[in-house]
Amino acid sequence: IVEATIPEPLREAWRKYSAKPFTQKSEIELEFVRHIETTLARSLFNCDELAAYSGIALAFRDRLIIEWNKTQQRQTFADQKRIYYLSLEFLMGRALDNAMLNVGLKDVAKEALGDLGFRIEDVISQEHDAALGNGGLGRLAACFLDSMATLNYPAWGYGLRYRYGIFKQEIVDGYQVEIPDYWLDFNPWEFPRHDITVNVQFYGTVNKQRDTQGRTTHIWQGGETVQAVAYDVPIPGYGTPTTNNLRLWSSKATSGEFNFQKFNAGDYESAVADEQRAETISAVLYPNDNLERGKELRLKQQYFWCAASLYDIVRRFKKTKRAWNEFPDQVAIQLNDTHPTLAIVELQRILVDIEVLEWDEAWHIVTHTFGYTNHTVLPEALEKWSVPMMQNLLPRHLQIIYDINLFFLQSVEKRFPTDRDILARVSIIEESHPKMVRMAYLAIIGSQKVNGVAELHSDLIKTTIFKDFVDICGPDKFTNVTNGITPRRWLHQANPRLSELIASKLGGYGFLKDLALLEELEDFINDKEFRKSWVEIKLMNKTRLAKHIKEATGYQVNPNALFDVQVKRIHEYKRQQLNIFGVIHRYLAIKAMDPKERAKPVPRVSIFGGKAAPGYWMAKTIIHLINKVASVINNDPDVGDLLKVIFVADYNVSKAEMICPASDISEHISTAGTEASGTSNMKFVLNGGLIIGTCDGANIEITREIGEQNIFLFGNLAEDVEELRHRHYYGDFKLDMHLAKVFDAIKGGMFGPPDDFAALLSSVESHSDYYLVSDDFLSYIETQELVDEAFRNQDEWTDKCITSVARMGFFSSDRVITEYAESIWNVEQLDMGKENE
Ligand code: F58
Repeated sequence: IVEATIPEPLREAWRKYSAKPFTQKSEIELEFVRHIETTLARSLFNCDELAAYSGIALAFRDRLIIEWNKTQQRQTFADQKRIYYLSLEFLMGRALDNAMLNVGLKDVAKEALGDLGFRIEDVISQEHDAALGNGGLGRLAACFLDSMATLNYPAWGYGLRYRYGIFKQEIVDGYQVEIPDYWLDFNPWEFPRHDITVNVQFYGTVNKQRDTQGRTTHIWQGGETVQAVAYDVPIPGYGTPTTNNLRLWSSKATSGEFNFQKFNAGDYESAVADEQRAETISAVLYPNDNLERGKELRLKQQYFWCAASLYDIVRRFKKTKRAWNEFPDQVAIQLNDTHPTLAIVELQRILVDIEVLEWDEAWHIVTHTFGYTNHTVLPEALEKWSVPMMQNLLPRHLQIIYDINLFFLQSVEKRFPTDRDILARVSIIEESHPKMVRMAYLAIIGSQKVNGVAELHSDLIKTTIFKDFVDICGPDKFTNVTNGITPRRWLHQANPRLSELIASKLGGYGFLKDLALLEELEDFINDKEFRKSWVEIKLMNKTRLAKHIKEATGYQVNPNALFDVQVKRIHEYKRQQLNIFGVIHRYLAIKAMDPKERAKPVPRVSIFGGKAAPGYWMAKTIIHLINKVASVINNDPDVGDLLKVIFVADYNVSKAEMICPASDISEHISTAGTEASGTSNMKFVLNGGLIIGTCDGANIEITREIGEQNIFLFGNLAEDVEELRHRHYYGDFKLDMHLAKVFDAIKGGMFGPPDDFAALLSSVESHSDYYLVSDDFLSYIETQELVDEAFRNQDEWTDKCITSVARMGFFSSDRVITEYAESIWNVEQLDMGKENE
């Protein structure tokens, strides 16, 4: 804003007083104490760990915001194309540790805190996770923000500022109980921008009018208006001053809406009710993972967020005074799944209804601006919205969708005049009762590129759910960008000791910015000292997890046992049931052994963690079974250390940071063809653990990179799944004999009332075993025996782990972002000049 600029002659004074980045311990201490004493009004007599966290967090966030400001200025001056990443979920986790590490000052902060009476680990653990996401999709968005900042891309994230993030999970009597996650009590990482607001309209009617040039225009009138308020979260890059922005929208009643008329007329309650109704929009994150339920409030959330974000993006573009046809040269918008698909319609509406562009010109702009990432082929997760609901909530948008569809179907009809069914198959509108808007089709038609998130998945979408669109739009529209993870959080932050060991061998931390450098680790595979440290670090990480398990569950586990981990959302397709059935099989085998034989098996700790969607009854049953099995096995004196079963409650990002480095083997055992990519598989291998998994998602590419001798693959292939399901459906199904024994034990009441688990067993036995648990069971338990064998030879095991880590470079989210930037967004990194060399 030009008028608010300080005149040149006075800027010197500003520059003199403007805060500088921390360079030494005393500066951190000064700011820490200042914040404790003034911002928080505490003193050295009442500074607990939470206050210490607040003090140090405020000290660092002050520095971040200065870099944030400079970054925004640099990006404005550079005037380049920007990336806008639209995601309903950003699963950020904790920010303090990340902020300290990114500016390279964690060690200094540690000393500073030490001087003032605190242990840095205790202070860091005071922070509440920012849990604005369900699982992989939300965490991917967070990793992408980290990489975009680190690589100096001008990029903004846009999301919703939920008052309640994903619920907290408690386990009571073996059952999941959900507790609301009110996380905003104290959040030093966000900056409210009460001056940046957008009014968003819902409901109402559309009227046609003729303008002065005789054109028909559409006026959307009436209905209700809700205000979006921006909250900005700085996203620091690693080892660069670039600090990008994540803008989260919060809903509130428009200023007129807290209705003074109603208020003055004595109708105070209804005035407050309006206010609360508006705030409801950004109140909660929907807790479903891979399931869409079609609730109106969810659609409201989506439009609210798309409308506010697009308004903001368009406003920024308009400041550059460019012609509209340059919009796609300045703006790349990536849709994280179909949740932001309404942004396509909204941009068309802005261009046609408000900026009065011709339909075709507008549509050309729209279709050169968006990219769409698909994350699932599961039919129940593909978004559809009922036409009557959309008609009511967004009447103008529905008209535009109909027009987009009409023009699209006309072009299809011209090109495929003999295919009689194709129009019904590819129509955005499904002719059901009620009619439904197929959001994925709309996203494909409105985007310039569509990508899957791992090779197999990208092939599957082309040959199954989007097959017709490949024929219509051509194969070039569809591409693959295999997922990745940020090595900053998932190695350096989560496993500082391993990161340090690697740095000591590779001559510094360069690998954190260029993960392919890890390959040099293979040169040290016979270095005795190195191997010794490697093994010690794994044991330390396991000991730390064992300590947490003891505190959280009361169970004592042996850190020398094989730690077998499956942590992720609980879902039938991810097959935690296969895992727990395997555990029961192992238990029965131990029980059946002659006591003298019992010294032989490799001791194992089976660790589970993950949340079930609150309404997903089968997933909750699986959690219940795991906990019941745990209480039987863990208290059986015949078993002792040979087998322990642990359910870690409330799995989240910060727990993942503790668990990933402590695993020997992790399980990625989805039915082939169902897990789009998976990203925790990458986190576990990068932390020196091996994988047991199916030929699914990114497991396949992990195998290609690390070598098949370093991974334990089992089970049927994706290409055989359809035929197997078909056979089951027509009665060709026989329960695996080993699984039958497991089922007998459950039915005999070994783990409590068998009725509790009847539905779970019958989903396998008598409901066609959709997820092929029985088909894969033998292969699974045999492969687990191979895991035992391999673990017995600790030297070879260590070889496998080191080799695997060395070959994980491909899975850095920096590689992923570079691919998106080059092949989809056509965006360049900002030139940081000398200061960043
Ligand atoms: C996940 N999807 C995929 N969806 O399941 C996983 O394979 C992939 O690695 C990851 O995306 C990143 O690409 C996922 O997490 C959700 O949580 C949605 C939340 C909103 C409702 C629909 C599911």
